Amino acid sequence: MHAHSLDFLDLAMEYDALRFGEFTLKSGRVSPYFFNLGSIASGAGMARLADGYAAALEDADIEYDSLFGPAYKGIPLVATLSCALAARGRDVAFTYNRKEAKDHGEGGVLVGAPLGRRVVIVDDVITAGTAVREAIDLIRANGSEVAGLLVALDRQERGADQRSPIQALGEDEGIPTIAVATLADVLGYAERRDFDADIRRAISAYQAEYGVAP
Ligand code: OMP
Repeated sequence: MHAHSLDFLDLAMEYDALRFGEFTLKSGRVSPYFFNLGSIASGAGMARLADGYAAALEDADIEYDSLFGPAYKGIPLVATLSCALAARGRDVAFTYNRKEAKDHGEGGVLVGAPLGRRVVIVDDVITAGTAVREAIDLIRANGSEVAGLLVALDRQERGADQRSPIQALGEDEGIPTIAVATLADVLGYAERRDFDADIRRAISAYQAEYGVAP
């Protein structure tokens, strides 16, 4: 496991962002675990989270010109990630969107810097890929290219077909995905931190039912 994945999972546990129980996902699946990144809502926590994203993005070594954070959860993520990247020596412009277009003032749905030519989408969690699809369409409709997708957690679940939405994005559209941590990391972490055996079994059973082959 990458050091940034381990740090991120420690952070998630500290802020109660990683929870165990029964959660109905957007996809309708009932999951024994849930990540709520919104629980990491303090300056110190956010700085650590943003640094995890920055480390994962640097490690991935992809070419990009700017960042995009889809409303709402992507907005603080993209803003703090750009601060973390600046602290690491790279000043990157960022853009986010409104959910509703404004017809006065600055107008439009995009806010912040103009989109660069090659844009990295920054989001919280990817499951079936519905949320990300909208962001891809928005970026392309504005004449830019999607250089990659950066998320905190890739749940590594099957999407519309036997592949995960991330595998489909890579294979069908050449869009690479970078995750600070994956479901495989969550399982490795549960073992390393000696989690309750019932929790580990429940997550493994969920993975067997909905997960993709690694
Ligand atoms: P998809 O649009 O199916 O990829 O689901 C991703 C979205 O689901 C995220 O942006 C979250 O709003 C939400 N989600 C979580 O935040 N954490 C999870 O562990 C799982 C989900 C989810 O509903 O799948």
